[in-house]
Amino acid sequence: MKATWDIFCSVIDNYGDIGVTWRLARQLVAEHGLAVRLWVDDLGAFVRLCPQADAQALRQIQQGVEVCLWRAEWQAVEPADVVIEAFACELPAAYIAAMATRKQKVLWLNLEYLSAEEWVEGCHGLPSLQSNGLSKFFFFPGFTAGSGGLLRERELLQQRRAFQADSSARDVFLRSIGVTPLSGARLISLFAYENAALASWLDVLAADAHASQLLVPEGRILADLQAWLGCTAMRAGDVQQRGQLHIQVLPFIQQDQYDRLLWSCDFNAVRGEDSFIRAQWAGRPLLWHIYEQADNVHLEKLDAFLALYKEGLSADGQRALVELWHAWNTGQSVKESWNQLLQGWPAQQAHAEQWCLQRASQADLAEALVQFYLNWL
Ligand code: TRH
Repeated sequence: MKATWDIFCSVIDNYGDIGVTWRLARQLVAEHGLAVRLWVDDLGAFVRLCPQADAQALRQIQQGVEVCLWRAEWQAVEPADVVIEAFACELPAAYIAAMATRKQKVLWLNLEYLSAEEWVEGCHGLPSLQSNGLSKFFFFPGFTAGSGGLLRERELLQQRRAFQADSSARDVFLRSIGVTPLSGARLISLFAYENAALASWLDVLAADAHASQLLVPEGRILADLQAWLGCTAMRAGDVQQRGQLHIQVLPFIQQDQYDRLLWSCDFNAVRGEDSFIRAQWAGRPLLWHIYEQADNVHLEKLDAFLALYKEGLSADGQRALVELWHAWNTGQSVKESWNQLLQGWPAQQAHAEQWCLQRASQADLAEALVQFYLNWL
């Protein structure tokens, strides 16, 4: 009998919560042969990532995953062998009660947000005894061997390498999303939150001797882009040129296509959690817009990641990287740090690939979860 897994996802905002859980659910089915139910409280967000899904269905099978609407009025179901509450979402009380009385024991996991902070290793896998006698285990994704690892599909890097080695595959893909690659231009993707630093980056790209082609999926950064361009209501497919900078707005595409977009670009600006990891698997230099938290807690997380990521770069390369990421995340001008980064470009490129290979030598998150369950049994 297949082990059964329930993953609970409460969509707070944006696409990270559903993006991570949908990716994990698919991987557990496809690579580990598990029976997975994904409980989502906002099917609208899910449909954005999986456009063929039904936004009204209480239950539906998508890519082998049973996707269930998590309604406020909970209808009793038999709990699964493994229960994942993603990002500390609160499980229905009746479901927790059913977990406690289930004949076979249930592994209860809280899948935490990604962080590179040192304390993560010490907390990863720790149990916390609940009032009903069940233990809940904290599962931390992360970048180091003592963490739960990162989501990475088994064939991902092979597919990425084959794609990047084949320039016609790249052209075909780009054309399929309405992009005509400009010969010789630096190709950049931009996925970010509202960002006061954007104008300085666009200024420097427009004034550069080298042409850039900037691809911007529809989303929260558009208002800043429009303000810089001096135009309104930009939509997918719209194109603008300023100096050496060619800008195109893209539709929001499916996760697999978004991977191909990242693989196609020379540089990727990403945000949040999932796109940030996907850009690392692309093996190309990147810029992270971290999700903002109260009291600037996010800046500590940013520095914790930078401390790991910058290792192996020259002192100049490290400085350019750190200054660029700091400026981008604090709304300061990126002009100087971007130019510095360009000066050491080949080293940044080699470093991005090297970082990717190092992370890929660790067990991926889905594999680590399955192993955790087997050890617990
Ligand atoms: O949408 P996000 O900002 O999500 C954030 C973070 O997860 C953050 O940690 C969390 O606290 C907050 O949500 C609530 O960024 P993220 O994590 O990159 O998720 C975006 C998802 O959308 C990711 O799975 C990639 C996907 N995507 C597409 O499928 N198509 C696209 O065109 C684009 C731009 C993204």
